[in-house]
Amino acid sequence: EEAERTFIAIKPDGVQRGLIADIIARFERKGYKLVAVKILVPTKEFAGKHYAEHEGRPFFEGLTDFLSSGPVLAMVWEGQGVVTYGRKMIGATKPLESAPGTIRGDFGIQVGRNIIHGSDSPDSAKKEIGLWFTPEDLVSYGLDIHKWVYE
Ligand code: DAT
Ligand code: MG
Repeated sequence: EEAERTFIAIKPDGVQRGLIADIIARFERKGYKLVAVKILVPTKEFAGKHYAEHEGRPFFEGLTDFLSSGPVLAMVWEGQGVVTYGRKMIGATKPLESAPGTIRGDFGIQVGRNIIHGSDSPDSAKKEIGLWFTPEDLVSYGLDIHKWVYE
């Protein structure tokens, strides 16, 4: 059976605010495994591909301008339940509706500066991982701590 993976990206606001280490630490301490990571400034066209499902919405221009405005930290995380639980760790789309203890709840205020992206389903995860990474970018390795995380 295939390992479950999700695509997580720290948006330009999260990078500029120095939240990279905190966010990576949350996923790492949960027990998830980092299998790919890179930092890049996406083009506006690429940002539009990433957010293609929102094309035509009033916030689409602002959203794709913002995502392409500076460095983004793109990652693939692996582990049981990582798509759904990753979204729980991220919190609701609007930071003021995100629970305290979530990434958006702890660090954000406005929806257009909500720090982080996470795939919303296994299907979107596959699509987004394929858009941001090549198969060779995904590193396959064992973690000895997994016997203390999984039974
Ligand atoms: P999420 O990022 O939680 O998956 P989404 O897919 O509905 O949320 O929207 C993608 C991004 O678009 C979201 O992180 C911030 C922006 N966005 C969503 N709804 C918005 C709105 N009503 N006004 C401004 N920006 C919005
Ligand atoms: Mg979404």
